[in-house]
Amino acid sequence: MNKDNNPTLHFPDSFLWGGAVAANQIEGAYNEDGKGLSTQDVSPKGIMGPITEYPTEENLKLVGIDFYHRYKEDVKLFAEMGFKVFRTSIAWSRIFPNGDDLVPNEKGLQFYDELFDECHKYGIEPLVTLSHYETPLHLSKQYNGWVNRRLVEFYTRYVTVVFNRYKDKVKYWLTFNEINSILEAPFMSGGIYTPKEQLTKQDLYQAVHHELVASAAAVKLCHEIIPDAKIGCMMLALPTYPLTPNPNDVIATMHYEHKNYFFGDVHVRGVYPGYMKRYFREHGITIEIEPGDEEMLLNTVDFISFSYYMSNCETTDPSVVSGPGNIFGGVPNPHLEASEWGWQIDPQGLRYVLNMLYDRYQKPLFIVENGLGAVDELIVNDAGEKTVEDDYRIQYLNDHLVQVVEAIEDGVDVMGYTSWGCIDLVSASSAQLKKRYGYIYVDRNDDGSGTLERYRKKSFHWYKQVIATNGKSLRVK
Ligand code: BGP
Repeated sequence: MNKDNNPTLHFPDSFLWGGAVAANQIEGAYNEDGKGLSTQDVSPKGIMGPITEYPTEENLKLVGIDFYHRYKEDVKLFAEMGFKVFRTSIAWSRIFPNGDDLVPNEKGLQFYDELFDECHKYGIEPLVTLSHYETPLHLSKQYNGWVNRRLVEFYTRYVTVVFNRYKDKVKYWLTFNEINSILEAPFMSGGIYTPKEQLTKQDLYQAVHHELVASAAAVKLCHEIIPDAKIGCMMLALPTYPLTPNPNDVIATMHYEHKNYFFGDVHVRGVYPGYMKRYFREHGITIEIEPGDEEMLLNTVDFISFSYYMSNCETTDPSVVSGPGNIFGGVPNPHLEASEWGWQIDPQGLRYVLNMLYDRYQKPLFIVENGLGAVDELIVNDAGEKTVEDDYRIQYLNDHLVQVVEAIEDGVDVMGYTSWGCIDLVSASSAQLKKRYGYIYVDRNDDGSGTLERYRKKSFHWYKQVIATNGKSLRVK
């Protein structure tokens, strides 16, 4: 296959190439310049792990990769790769340390001013997640997070402040990271302090309702304050296949998919779908809907963004057990290989999910997370440079991007692609540093050792070429 001039690969000229991170996984400086504690600061073991009373040193996120102090060097490296967009999040507790404060923290606001300016210096558009797995801890402890209606008010205040402050600097916004993940990770995703085992479905779905109303309010405010911006929802995409053609498996798959589609359906159509009303009826759930909520939900998103790492399977056969990587349910697919963390690798699943979402919604789609978490070995190459020969990562990303082109050829409107963890960071699910995703290696280890120096991996040069050729350097098998 032609290396540099592949005629079969057509990404639109406007395609937004870049990388993605989240504040809590990179910034560190967890208590500097007036920042309050967030749910992440007391979660040393990751998204599903136990929480601690206070931040403890074993929590690698407290230092992260020290992006708070080194962002200039990092943005320069992103620019060297040719990024057109950089997805990061604003740490809510940097702006409102307790979450229910009336006055924002100026130093927190200044940090993001400077970060966004630095991006623009290189022509990189910031794509900003308003809430990425880090509710201010006070809102979690005092209010039980999104179970409490007042979170809508606090979030609305926060987004109003940041929309006004960054209206000339940020034109792409996302309301909640992986909003559907609240169903599996209520503390991390929804700041819900009640332990998951004790949380009732009633409270869980009431929290979901509050997030959906808040998300719609953010859409409305964004359209009013920054009319030339685009704002989207963000979902964890987990395409699910029936394990067998047994109709029971097919219906079980439909139910599983509905659980996730529910979030997209409300964001795009502005109303609760019938299958969800049935679910509520049959599970004795009565959502308290306040006057004005239904009108608010009609503020629908401009685009849909999602993360994609893997697909899974569903079955009603009780003898089939879930695999280690399937923390969000489902069972492994016997036709697929898995990463070292048990996440099954399925590039075609990305084409499939792009088509399914586009068929359903006819809205532009943005892939804002995709990548391979792997153990990397830092070596010294023949030129005497420290680097990582991460051909496995290149292969993963190449194969997924080829499927993105397939979807574009299918007629899907894809706005862009920001691969996850463009610079190594602390993992969300396991809180490890050795689960690396980056094009840039960060010298920091799970025991907290390391210089925090940055090194370009082989994939750094590969991605730079992909962006420079607008995808034509990708290899089709
Ligand atoms: C998504 C989260 C990210 C990120 C990614 C990779 O669910 O939005 O924050 O971390 O998954 O997961 P992990 O870090 O667990 O490998």
